[in-house]
Amino acid sequence: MIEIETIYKNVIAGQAQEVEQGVQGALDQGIEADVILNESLISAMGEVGKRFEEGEFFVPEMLISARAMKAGLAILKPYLVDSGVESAGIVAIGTVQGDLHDIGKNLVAVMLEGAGFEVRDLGVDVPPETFVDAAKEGAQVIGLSALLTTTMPKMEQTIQALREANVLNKVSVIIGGAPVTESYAQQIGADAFAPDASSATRAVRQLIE
Ligand code: B1M
Repeated sequence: MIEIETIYKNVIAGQAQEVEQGVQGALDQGIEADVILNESLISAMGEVGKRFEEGEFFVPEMLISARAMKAGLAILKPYLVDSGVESAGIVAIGTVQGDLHDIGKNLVAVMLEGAGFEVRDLGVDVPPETFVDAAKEGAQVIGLSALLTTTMPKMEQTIQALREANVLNKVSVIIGGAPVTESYAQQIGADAFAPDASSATRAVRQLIE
């Protein structure tokens, strides 16, 4: 019997192989993918962040936990298909310049793909001009992710670069990431904000419609 609690503990301990086995076992037992995602993988990363803040964990521990989380996410990926109405559209998504956090961005990309969008993943540490190029190359929505308060201003700079390149009339911009808020999105002129991957999918669908 696989326990959600065991997967949670193995993510914190950075045991990637055990996390893979645990996630597969939980799926085999019929536990819903979103329960596994939220109650073991995502909540474990929250605990990792808390331990980092408290000085109990350092960057290497965060890294091995992130690797374990990604191993679990890879098993879950095919199950994270949104059951909503399919809506085609092209979304370019990336983590803004200076920021290397990609787990949340990857999760948003997985959910968007599952919902029928073509996702162009620009990776991490993405400069504004790369987002501009993606807009010129046909993306209908640009997704910006930031996990650091110090890299949030890059979101505003990216929107400014899109404005200067005269492409804001043909793309919409959605932003997200742990420190980002709805009011920040309004302040910098983003079209939408989403606090998590499933609301990002709904918001992108609305932007394209
Ligand atoms: Co970093 N880190 N980190 N880190 N890290 C945080 C973000 C931090 C909050 C930890 C803490 O202090 N509690 C803190 C930021 C503090 C701040 O800015 N206020 C921090 C710090 C300080 C740092 C470094 C500066 C540490 C150092 O070197 N001294 C450094 C910066 C490196 C850099 O980016 N230049 C650093 C490095 C790292 C690692 C590389 C070790 C690793 C990242 C590995 C990787 O991503 N490949 C790491 C990790 C793992 C974390 C924590 C522990 C976990 C992040 C995560 O993956 N969460 C994090 C603490 C935390 O967030 N509690 C922390 C799980 C993920 C599913 O959630 O990314 O929030 P999240 O995504 C969610 C939503 O936010 C939303 O949907 C997702 C799914 O629901 N969302 C979107 C995200 N993007 C979206 C885009 C959208 C819509 C929704 O539209 C486009």
